[in-house]
Amino acid sequence: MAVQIRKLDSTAPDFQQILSNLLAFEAETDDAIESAVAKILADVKQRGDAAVLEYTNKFDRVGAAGIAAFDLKQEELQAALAALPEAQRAALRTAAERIRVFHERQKQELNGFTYTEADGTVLGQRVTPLDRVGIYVPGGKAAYPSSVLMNAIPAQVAGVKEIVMVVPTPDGVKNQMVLAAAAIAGVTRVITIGGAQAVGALAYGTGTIPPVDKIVGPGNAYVAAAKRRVFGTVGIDMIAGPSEILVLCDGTTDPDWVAMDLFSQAEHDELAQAILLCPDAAYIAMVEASIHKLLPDMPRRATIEASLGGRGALVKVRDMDEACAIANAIAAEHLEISAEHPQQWADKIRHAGAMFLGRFSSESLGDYCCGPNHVLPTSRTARFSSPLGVYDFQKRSSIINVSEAGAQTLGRVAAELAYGEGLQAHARSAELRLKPSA
Ligand code: HSO
Ligand code: ZN
Repeated sequence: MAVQIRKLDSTAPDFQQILSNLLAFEAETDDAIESAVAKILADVKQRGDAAVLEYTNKFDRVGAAGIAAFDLKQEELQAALAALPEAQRAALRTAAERIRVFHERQKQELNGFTYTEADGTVLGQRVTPLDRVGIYVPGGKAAYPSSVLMNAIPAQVAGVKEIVMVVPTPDGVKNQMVLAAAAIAGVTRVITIGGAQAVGALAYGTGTIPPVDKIVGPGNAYVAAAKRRVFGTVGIDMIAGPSEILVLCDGTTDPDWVAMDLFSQAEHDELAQAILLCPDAAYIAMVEASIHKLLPDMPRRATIEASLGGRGALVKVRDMDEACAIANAIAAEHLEISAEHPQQWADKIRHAGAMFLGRFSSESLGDYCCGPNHVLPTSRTARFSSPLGVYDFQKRSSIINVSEAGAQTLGRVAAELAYGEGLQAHARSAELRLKPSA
């Protein structure tokens, strides 16, 4: 059975409506999940280790005698790294090194500053790392070693002292490549727990698990619900939606390359979104032919079919300018500009999680080893948010050092405003520092 991928034309009267229906994605909010998660979190908060042990034994079918069994020794991580096939270990190392170099650059851009005013008052901003962060790594089919690198390395580069990773091991099966990635990325501690109970343990702390300041990393609907609930007690990163790829093509790239790039994100998830925008109808037909030709050989064919057939589209646009305008409206997680002169189109793009310029920049290279982060804003949130980065593991403090002379001028301004707000203590506090005027 051939995949049915929707073909659209931007000149059709109902195009905007169809496009916005395609883009709409509501994260599932299920009352049953919400109440189960609320109960688990409350239980973990109250009973700590005992609750985490019970839930983990039950949900992951592991039958551990105590929570210490989940707390892996560094030697076990190092052993996993040593036991990997050489080619895999080398690839992980290369990827990690490149991710580190990129994020070191990012850190240089994020220094604090100070400046001194004429009267000696010093003002500034200091950047400090978070003390301790938690990284959630899913078990099951989305247990990606590359995501361990992408989450842990920016934290390390930021200067976070303690990186606690949690990863469920259903039926006690540990993903050796995930453990090896943790060793390479410098994760401080790996605890083999998952689900809402792991999020609760990281947020509140238990006897064994230290409370963290922020929890990052993707997870299933239970994990997402738990992260939302603990937000405020700890920081969280964005709640990731299904993966998305938008390819803008001028019709000069090998259509097989474009088809496979669409597959590469479609294979993540039935709900993933892969869209092609191209001004050339004949070229679109070639990409469609490539899709039909290449699909039967894909091991994840069923997922790709569901995703391309569900939220995917091949769109004939008027020209590349219109493609850029549509791309800005879509604000895709990944945007490939597969064109002869990509820069001229890239200059017109304002909203995209990551942009891949030119036909050699396949999105898959970015997923693993170019260096920039692969944790990116999904579901149109690239309109207002950014890739995961060093800045997510830092915070800023303002520095204020007012000179005696500065207190005279600023004190009058502050007092005026404070009286206006009806706040006497504020006004008096400023005025006490004023010298009696001569
Ligand atoms: N493309 C995914 C990340 C990933 N790809 C991990 C392969 N492994 C994020 O959208
Ligand atoms: Zn991917």
